[in-house]
Amino acid sequence: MKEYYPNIPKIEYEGAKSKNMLAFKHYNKDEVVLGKKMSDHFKFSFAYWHGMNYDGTDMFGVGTYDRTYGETEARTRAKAKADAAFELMSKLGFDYFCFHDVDICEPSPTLRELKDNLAYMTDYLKEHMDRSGIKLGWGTANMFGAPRYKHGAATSPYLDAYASAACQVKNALDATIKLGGTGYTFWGGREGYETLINTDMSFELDNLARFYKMAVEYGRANGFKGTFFIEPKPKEPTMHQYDFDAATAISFIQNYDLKQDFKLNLEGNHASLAGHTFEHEVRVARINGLLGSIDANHAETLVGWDTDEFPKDVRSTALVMYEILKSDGMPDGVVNFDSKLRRPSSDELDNAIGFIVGMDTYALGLKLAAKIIEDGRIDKFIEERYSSFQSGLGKKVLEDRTNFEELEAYALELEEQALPSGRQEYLNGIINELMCQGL
Ligand code: XUL
Ligand code: CO
Repeated sequence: MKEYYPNIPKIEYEGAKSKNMLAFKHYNKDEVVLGKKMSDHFKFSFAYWHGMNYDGTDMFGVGTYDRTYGETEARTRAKAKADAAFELMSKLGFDYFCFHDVDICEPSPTLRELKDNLAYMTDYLKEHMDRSGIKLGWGTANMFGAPRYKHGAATSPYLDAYASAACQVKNALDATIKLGGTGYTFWGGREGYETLINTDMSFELDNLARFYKMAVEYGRANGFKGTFFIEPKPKEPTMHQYDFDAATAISFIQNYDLKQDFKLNLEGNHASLAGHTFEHEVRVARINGLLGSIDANHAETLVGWDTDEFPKDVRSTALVMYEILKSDGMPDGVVNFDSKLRRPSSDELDNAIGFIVGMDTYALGLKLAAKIIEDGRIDKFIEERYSSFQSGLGKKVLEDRTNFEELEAYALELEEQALPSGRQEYLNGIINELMCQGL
């Protein structure tokens, strides 16, 4: 088979002292952290769309790198792209990948063409998967790119768009099932509104829930045993998206009784767009038992849009990994690199280096999170902070054995409240201390 990346060798772990830009310095698949191999902690997944399709195009300019894979005929190009994808994933040591229906096949203007092309390319990917052992994390349908979705897909006011979206999800589910995916993601890129003055929000939300229920019904009837994920994002491309953030998506899941089948797929840059940290979003999902999967990218927070950058900030990945460790992992989820190159990063090595540095950043984050947990000072501080609820009247609150009368009587007797410092300066210092002791 043709080699697409002759200048990229199989990427090996060389340790923290290595100066080789084509080597892992921290991600060591077999290294055990808190009783589990790194590869089991992460289930790193390669996002086919940015990894193979993104050519550097942005709102102000055309592409800056070639993603034609040396082919001009559409189907041949789609197959060449798949060959290149599996070569790159194998060289980078990925065990999982994720895709949208349109990512893997040739451009398909009609739904009928898309259905046929997707089925063809699904079989083609299956051969690669069987040969390489690389598995599917989740599948999804792109219901935001085509003009038919200009008013939304499952929240469109128009039946034609709604039915088209159902057709795409049905076929994308078929592909996901055939390829053994453990998840199916809904990112509602156009499920929202541009302006309230032309929108029946209540109608759209009810219709979205009906759509999700039909997807579950179809998936379960056809052998999909995995988890459905909602991926929150507050805006972009639409002015307001209904899956605004984790809390909003959770209330939707609860209101429409979808908890049996749905969890969240959370993304770093989407968190920043919602005005949150990534760890905030993961915490909200964790404490509600709905942490499903993550899309590992980071924002350029000074820019107002989704740059989807490869993660590089160890403190942030540590705080995210801390949440994941506290949640006992994400059984059906992956750490998906929905991350992409910057437009000037046009050298063929840059894509591989982006993944390597991103995976290393997560490995460092995992090690730092494990140190924070093993060190115990932060967890102990939090435990002590709430200790007034462990005895006496505080305990009665937790056991639902008191009332406002008793709390008032207690409060009126207080001469002065016992309110120690929150100590966040000290706690931040602990993280720095653990980080600088070497990971
Ligand atoms: C877009 C985004 C998508 C989803 C899948 O912001 O994150 O790539 O992950 O549709
Ligand atoms: Co994403």
